[in-house]
Amino acid sequence: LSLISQSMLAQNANYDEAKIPPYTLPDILTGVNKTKISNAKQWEANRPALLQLFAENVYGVTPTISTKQRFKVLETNNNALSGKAIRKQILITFDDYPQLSGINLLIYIPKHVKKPPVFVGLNFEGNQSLGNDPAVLLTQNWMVDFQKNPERVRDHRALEALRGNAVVESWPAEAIIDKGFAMATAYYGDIEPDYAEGWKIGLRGAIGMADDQKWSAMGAWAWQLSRMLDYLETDADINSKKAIVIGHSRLGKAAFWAAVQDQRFAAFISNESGEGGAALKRRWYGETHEIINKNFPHWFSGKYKTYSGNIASLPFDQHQLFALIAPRPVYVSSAEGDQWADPNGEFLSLKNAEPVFALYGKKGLGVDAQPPVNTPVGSHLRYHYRSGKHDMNAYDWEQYLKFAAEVVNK
Ligand code: GTR
Repeated sequence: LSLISQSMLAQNANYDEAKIPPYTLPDILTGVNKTKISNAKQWEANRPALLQLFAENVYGVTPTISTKQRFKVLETNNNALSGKAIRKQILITFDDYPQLSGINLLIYIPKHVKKPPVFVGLNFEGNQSLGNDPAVLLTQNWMVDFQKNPERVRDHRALEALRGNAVVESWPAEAIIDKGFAMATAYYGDIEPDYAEGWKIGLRGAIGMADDQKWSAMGAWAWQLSRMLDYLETDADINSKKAIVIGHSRLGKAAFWAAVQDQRFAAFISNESGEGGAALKRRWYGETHEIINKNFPHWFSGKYKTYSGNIASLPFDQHQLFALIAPRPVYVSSAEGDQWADPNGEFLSLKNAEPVFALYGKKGLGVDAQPPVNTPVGSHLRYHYRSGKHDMNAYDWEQYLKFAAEVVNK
């Protein structure tokens, strides 16, 4: 296809597998310096250059931000969730950036397990939105009005009624606790509000970035996840060596980038992260990079926008981003009602990362094509395609808890 017709295609979403123009993925076992990779050592020698390519072209290069961090215990309770859990609310602040409100971490730890592994992730509408625990602090930060319900969010601020009302059934605290895992979550707007100019009052503005095109909101949110892990490393009640970073949709994209950059995360779970996350960029299906950059100009770096109409010239694709997580375990999930995220493109992306996991002796998904709905496949690398809509729901968590028990905590 000519560049012009490619760019015309990419401005619209296609939902017909048969209409996807042929594409070739960059060879995952060829290094950035064009040499062949045949063992884990060579892969690791190549890893920093590949990571740098992703940073420069998509997510922005993470700046060095050196500031003293403080962890303040705002609240703790040893009888949370019907007495089954310890609840902690921790405020992380940065001495050099007092204009930032800080990260409000909500943590639940099961009482029946000593030093449990922990799920770490961001949430869309504040910690208070995830359950009906009245002691959870209401977020004061700017938020997208996802639900358009003036009783819950007014002037982009959460009201008391936005308690236990998450748009997505994202964090089933009791189910997580019952299986012997801890969870730690924070509102993504704590570090940067999610709108085009949000960077000015968020982390990027605070550190003095003159424009928003070099780094990205995705980069800032990934940075937030690493700061949450910094705290968890200091908490003796948690096994921070077994921290599973997880995210849904845009927060799945952020979690992906966090897992790649920060090897302290022991595993990664992508819940319908789609374009800019799990999905292959070269497939013309669902959301494209043209569409995402137009709708969310702040999510990725300026350089990413220059590939409009010419995505094939991008020197990598998302299968290589999965490879950057190797040998750590990865779970990818898609939903039938979420064709926008390109479910098959998410599957194929993880599938095409297998050769790098194999360098470490890690098995692949065990299937060649996307499995039918509600049929999880694989072990160390896992995938499911469930029925239902774009969401992170009870079915997803049931699988993630199994994965965490069988693979991460074995
Ligand atoms: C959509 C966006 C997706 C996904 C989603 C979400 O509007 O196009 O890439 O991130 O938002 O975060 O729910």
